[in-house]
Amino acid sequence: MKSSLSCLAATVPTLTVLLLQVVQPVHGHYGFPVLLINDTATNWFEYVRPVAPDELDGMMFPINDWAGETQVCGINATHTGHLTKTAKVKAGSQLGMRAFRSYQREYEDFNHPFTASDGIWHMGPGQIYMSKAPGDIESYTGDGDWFKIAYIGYKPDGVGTFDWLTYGKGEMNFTVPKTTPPGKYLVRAEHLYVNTQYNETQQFIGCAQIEVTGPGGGTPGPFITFPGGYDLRDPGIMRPQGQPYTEYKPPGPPVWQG
Ligand SMILES: *[C@@H]1O[C@H](CO)[C@@H](O)[C@H](O)[C@H]1NC(C)=O
Ligand SMILES: *[C@@H]1O[C@H](CO)[C@@H](O)[C@H](O)[C@H]1NC(C)=O
Ligand SMILES: *[C@@H]1O[C@H](CO)[C@@H](O)[C@H](O)[C@H]1NC(C)=O
Ligand SMILES: *[C@@H]1O[C@H](CO)[C@@H](O)[C@H](O)[C@H]1NC(C)=O
Ligand SMILES: [Cu+2]
Repeated sequence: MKSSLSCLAATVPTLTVLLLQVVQPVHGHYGFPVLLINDTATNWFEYVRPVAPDELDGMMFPINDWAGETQVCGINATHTGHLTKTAKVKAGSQLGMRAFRSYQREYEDFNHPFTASDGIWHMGPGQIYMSKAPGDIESYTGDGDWFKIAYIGYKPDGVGTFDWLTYGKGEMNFTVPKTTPPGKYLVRAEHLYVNTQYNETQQFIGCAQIEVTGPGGGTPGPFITFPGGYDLRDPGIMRPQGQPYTEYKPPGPPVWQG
């Protein structure tokens, strides 16, 4: 499987993880099936759009597609909005998207509890985008405009390959900007396993459905569209060989502060 060796090499935080990966055909990949809201973890795909298994019956494997539907919210997740709920969120509150390791359905329980081998185990940045549904959120395919609300990058005082702020963390937390206009939104969590080779960077993606309440007043932007919003040669995706990590700049627009 593509990049499974580099995934293994990059994913050896504990012997347990390594053993799990050898015993089961599972790599250090992950997805974001769980939304944290009001400091509480919700259930798998309760507020996150379910993704379909890939051709190997695996769930939450990396997205290597930079131009197709799967880049928006994961495999088949532009169509699964009616299978999940929409979380009411006050603008200004903190949310999180929790990462679980990928698995193959025949080996593991769906909705398994968070364990040490779950979480984010690749080196790279996380970003969160939002896109307002023009009509009902359930049938919104995410083909509108997206603005970025969070970037979680490299430690400012980092020294090595592993000093990404998300590395080894269970989730990516972020704040819904205080002046976000009320309405229903897709929230797209993206984590990148950044590589220096062309088209070797991996994407891990999940989309939650939320309804923002609050006074609004802000004007979100600048925007990007998915799929296809990223250039595969963007230095945030194809990291220049030898570039110090501290100089890394992510792909996409700047963060909208609200
Ligand atoms: C994210 O927020 C939750 C509380 O909602 C907290 O328990 C957790 O430690 C935070 N995670 C990170 C990586 O900061
Ligand atoms: C994709 O989602 C639709 C709508 O929920 C569903 O009918 C279809 O079976 C799904 N496809 C796959 C491959 O899971
Ligand atoms: C990138 O690689 C994937 C396979 O991992 C392939 O499906 C896709 O077409 C490639 N994209 C480009 C633009 O080369
Ligand atoms: C989170 O808490 C707020 C009140 O602070 C409430 O309005 C909202 O319904 C809660 N959301 C969920 C999904 O529990
Ligand atoms: Cu991986």
